[in-house]
Amino acid sequence: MAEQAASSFVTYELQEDVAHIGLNRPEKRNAISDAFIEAIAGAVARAESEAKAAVLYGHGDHFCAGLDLAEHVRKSPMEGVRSSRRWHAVFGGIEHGTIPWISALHGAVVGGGLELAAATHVRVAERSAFFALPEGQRGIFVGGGGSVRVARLAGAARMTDMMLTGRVATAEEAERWNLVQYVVETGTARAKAHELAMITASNAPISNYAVINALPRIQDMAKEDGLFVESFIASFTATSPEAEERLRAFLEKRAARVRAPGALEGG
Ligand code: 1HE
Repeated sequence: MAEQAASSFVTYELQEDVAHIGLNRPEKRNAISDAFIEAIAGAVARAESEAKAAVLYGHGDHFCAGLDLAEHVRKSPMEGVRSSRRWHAVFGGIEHGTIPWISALHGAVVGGGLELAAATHVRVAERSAFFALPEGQRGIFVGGGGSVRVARLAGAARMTDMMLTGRVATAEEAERWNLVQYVVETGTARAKAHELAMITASNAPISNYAVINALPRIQDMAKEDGLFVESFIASFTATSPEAEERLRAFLEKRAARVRAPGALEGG
């Protein structure tokens, strides 16, 4: 059977200012092979160049079944290292790029699929979604950044439990564990992710950049170092031309107020 062309592993469409990137290997539950990771890299680069935010979702019944185990089983130790480092580079391009990424999760969010979701900035899960790290059962370890990102989201204790026992979390549990930020009805995650992406796309790009790049780095700093860096970023963003116009708009009552959930604007 012919190899699937790398470009067909993902679908790409631009909706308004939001790039929608669909993992597109449903017959293998969107398991990620070497060619697939390159297709994701290409889509990330394209989104960075033309979109203000991006939505990542899976075609078929699942978000992503993680690493392509059939391909991995044939790798030498050094090939395994190179492939893991490539995942790190591509997922790092999502996490530390210039635009916010929202993932829309349904079905299996498993192994490397959870690692990929953890590299996005906001995660929306459908009630059907389930989360697992079956690496222990497969005799392997996480290699797509999970020991750093999933452990920082859920905590090392949760991740250790998931990896040692193969525990499968529901969407509600994943929300309690801080793996996802929104739980929505089945069939609606992509629409919710788009709605959130549109909101982020209307922010000042420099603020988005600061949020997605500074927050995770400051988390890794000592307290005083974090406060020091925060002041510089705060001053840099607040003195940008975009900020000046947005602050003026608020003072001149041209900008939306912050309202309690459910309250009407202007009320
Ligand atoms: C795969 C993969 C895969 C499915 N690599 N081929 N990930 C896992 O350990 C998860 C393994 N997958 C599953 O547990 C299940 O497939 C699912 C829960 C995701 C979906 O179940 P289901 O019943 O809908 O599908 P299925 O019948 O199990 O799979 C359909 C096909 O996809 C089948 O191939 P076919 O040729 O027999 O049709 C499966 O073999 C194939 N398939 N998942 C390869 N992962 C950077 S390090 C990251 C480390 C990890 O990610 S470890 C976790 C790996």
